[in-house]
Amino acid sequence: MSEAAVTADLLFTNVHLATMADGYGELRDGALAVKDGRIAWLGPRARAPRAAAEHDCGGAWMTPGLVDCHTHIVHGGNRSNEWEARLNGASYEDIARQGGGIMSTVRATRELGVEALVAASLPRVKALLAEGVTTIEIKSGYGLAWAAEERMLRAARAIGEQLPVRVATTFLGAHALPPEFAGRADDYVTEVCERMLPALAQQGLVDAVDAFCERIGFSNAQTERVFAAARRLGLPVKLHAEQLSDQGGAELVARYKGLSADHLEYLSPQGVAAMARAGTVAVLLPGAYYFLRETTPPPVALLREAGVAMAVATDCNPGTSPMTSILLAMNMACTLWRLTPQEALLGTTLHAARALGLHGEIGTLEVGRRADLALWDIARPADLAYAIGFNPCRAVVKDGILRSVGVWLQHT
Ligand code: DI6
Ligand code: FE
Repeated sequence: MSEAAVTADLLFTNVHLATMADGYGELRDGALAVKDGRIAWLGPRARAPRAAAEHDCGGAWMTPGLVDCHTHIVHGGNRSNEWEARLNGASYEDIARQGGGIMSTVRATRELGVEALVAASLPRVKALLAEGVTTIEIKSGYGLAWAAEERMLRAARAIGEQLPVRVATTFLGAHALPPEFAGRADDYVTEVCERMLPALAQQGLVDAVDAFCERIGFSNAQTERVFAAARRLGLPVKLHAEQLSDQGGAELVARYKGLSADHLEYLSPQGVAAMARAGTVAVLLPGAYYFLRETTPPPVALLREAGVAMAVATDCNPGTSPMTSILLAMNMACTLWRLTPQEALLGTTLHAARALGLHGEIGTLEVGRRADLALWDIARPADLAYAIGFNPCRAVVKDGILRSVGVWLQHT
């Protein structure tokens, strides 16, 4: 398209672009034009096309809207009481015996209808959006029964309708064994594969399928049954893999050409190689590592060497990562695991989009991509991972519509 032929809806000027299409893809003193909710043009200001309206960014930086590609943000209750009890000396086993842990969140979530789930989750989602997030993945997995899983996924979709955020849903029915199936894990997996997943997918509630492959979760063989069911329905898969031990989950999800393997603290060299061959993204979750005071880091150097794309996400959940800051997740990935600031930002833009199968749509500033953008008062892109507990986000643009962060947070 020649530049003269474009008459854009909105032109951003006086802005430095980090396109994230090739490293940071820095373009200083640039401009970016939006038409029909998509990026229509970007380049040097002097060659900008005509537009119906213009927005002077005052020398701010613009990145793609950030993508939090792994969250359990829809849930009832929280577990600060258990956390406090643990810090006062109670053991994890004590708490589990008293019905605590993940099952306390399952009980709290099962009690809530769709509207109440949305209301409980909105403050957490808004905290992310205030930091320039325009896409969130939301998992089910605290219902563990058909109707409760459906309510979680409907709440996730409703959040995408009520706030300026793109929501990708993931069915995580195989997250934990519900009490109704105690001692019958294989029967629960049958319920997940033959009843829950097909019905929820048929309602359009499932964009991807996940499982918790772990000694305290589901076995490799049970996980494979879930993947086979997803494949029959044409749904992409991802996996909580190698978080607490090496179960060969990364190799399994790679065999199913999975979008991502997530956590990965105990990932083996074979797992790295399998992910590299399959193009499966490594989703790194430093919040859970920090909160659990883990000491085995994921093999970042091996992943880098093998050319595995690394994403970074919050894992926002009440048990192991009560975290609603994507910028802090980026800082932790750098500080705890030695990602570079550029890798951290690629991890919440391009590679996070890949982990959701959305990289043709979002995650970079390129002509034709959705105009999901974030504007930052920073000196250079590394500032986004550098600061701790500081939010330099000035505004976000979702589908071409500009929103000042302070203003819309007060009014939604
Ligand atoms: N891994 C985790 O860290 C969370 N789920 C998972 O599969 C824990 C979820 C919780 O404790 O509520
Ligand atoms: Fe998780």
